[in-house]
Amino acid sequence: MTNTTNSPTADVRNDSDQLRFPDGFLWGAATAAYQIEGAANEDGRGPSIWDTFSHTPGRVVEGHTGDVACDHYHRFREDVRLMAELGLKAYRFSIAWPRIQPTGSGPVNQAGLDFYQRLVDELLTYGIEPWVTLYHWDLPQPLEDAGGWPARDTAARFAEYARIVHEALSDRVQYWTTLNEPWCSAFLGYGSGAHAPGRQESVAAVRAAHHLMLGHGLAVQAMRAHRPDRQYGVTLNLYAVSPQTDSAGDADAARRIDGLANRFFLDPILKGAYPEDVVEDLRGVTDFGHVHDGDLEIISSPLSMLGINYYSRYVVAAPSDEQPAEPYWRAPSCWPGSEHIRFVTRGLPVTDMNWEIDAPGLVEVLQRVHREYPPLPLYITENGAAFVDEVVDGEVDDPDRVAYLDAHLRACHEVIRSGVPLRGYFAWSLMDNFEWAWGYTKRFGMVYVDYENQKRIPKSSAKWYAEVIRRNALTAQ
Ligand code: IFM
Repeated sequence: MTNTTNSPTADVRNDSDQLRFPDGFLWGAATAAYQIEGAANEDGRGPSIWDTFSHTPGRVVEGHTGDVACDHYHRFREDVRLMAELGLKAYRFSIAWPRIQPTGSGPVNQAGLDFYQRLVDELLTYGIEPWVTLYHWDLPQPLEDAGGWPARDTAARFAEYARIVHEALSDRVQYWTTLNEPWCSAFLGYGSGAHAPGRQESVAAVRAAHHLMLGHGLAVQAMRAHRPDRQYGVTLNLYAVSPQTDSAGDADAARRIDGLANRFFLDPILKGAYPEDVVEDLRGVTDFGHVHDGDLEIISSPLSMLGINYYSRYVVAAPSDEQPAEPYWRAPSCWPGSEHIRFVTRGLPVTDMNWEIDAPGLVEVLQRVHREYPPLPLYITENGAAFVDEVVDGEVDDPDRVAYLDAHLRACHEVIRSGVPLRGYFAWSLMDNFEWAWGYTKRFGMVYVDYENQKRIPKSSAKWYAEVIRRNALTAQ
């Protein structure tokens, strides 16, 4: 690993009424290209798998698409001004591959690159650190037509695209994330089919996971060779995973789900090997013949940081005796080889996604990564919640979101005090946006977007977050 991880605890002062964060803690908010940009057919942008998917009837709630989204492509200056008003120190956004290479390979579409040049310049004008994610799920459709992520060549295409963007922006962009949540791209895109491209093929999902990680490694190598002085990482969506009971069956269920959700990505990327137990769980799905000699060395190329997206905990159990005779796990699943595991709820308060709110799970995840993997600066690259928001007299009061963010930031503070090198936090999301298969029906933003007129209204959570950033501290309880 290239970066050392000096203890951040020295900076954390606990005044009687404040939980202070280390000086220089990177406070940010995150978005993704397809979720906010719109302008789907402008300036030479090609189609992505999400254009195809969202335009396929029945795939996205109410037939919503990202054609217009938050119209950020045209309103980015207004949006950056808003970020500055909130006092954000950093902004994490993704680059739309089909704007840069409309067919996924070959010539560069200069107009697409220019958009991101303008965005980066605008951010820097306000002193906001740009944090680039190269791939947040919008694979150019022609690459899917050629096989998509299950095809090995897609990894090479991704590295080529990364090199193009990096050459254009790395003079001004320090922080580079290759992939956002490869678990979702692989297992929702090719396993359950809930996400684009909507394929339901277990073998393809496992292959996709491997080629996503291979593309990540190749991209890191190419970018680091060009600019060793920049920060490179990947963002994984990690879960706390617990067994429902102390039974051996439930313990095995937890091992399996932790294996597929967390270790299947953490281990190759940070330790250079697939977890043996998960490979064994997947024996009935694939023989891993798609893994070539040398791949794992590439996949485990040294990183400067790790991005973690945290939302909730999975509580799991062994199959129950009452399970149907014709196993429901024959249905397409995002848990290949472990389709029989039951996900149970504990009756905790949930967000509008029906995800249980579990801030202690964030402590567990961060401490676990720090304890079990090589030391690396960590960043929360996403954390946040969807709730039903209403505009009343031109204002949006969202106390549930404030409570969610507050609880999770307390968790962050706790892990920093325990010695974990957590260096920054990005709230998901800056503004309401296209929530994938849920379309615009779920609102994750700290800024409300009125999709009728594209008006932005900072919610009370945005004002609360601005105050946390300004004080670099939470109020002690
Ligand atoms: O909106 C998504 C984001 O694109 C990836 N991480 C989870 C968020 C909420 O579902």
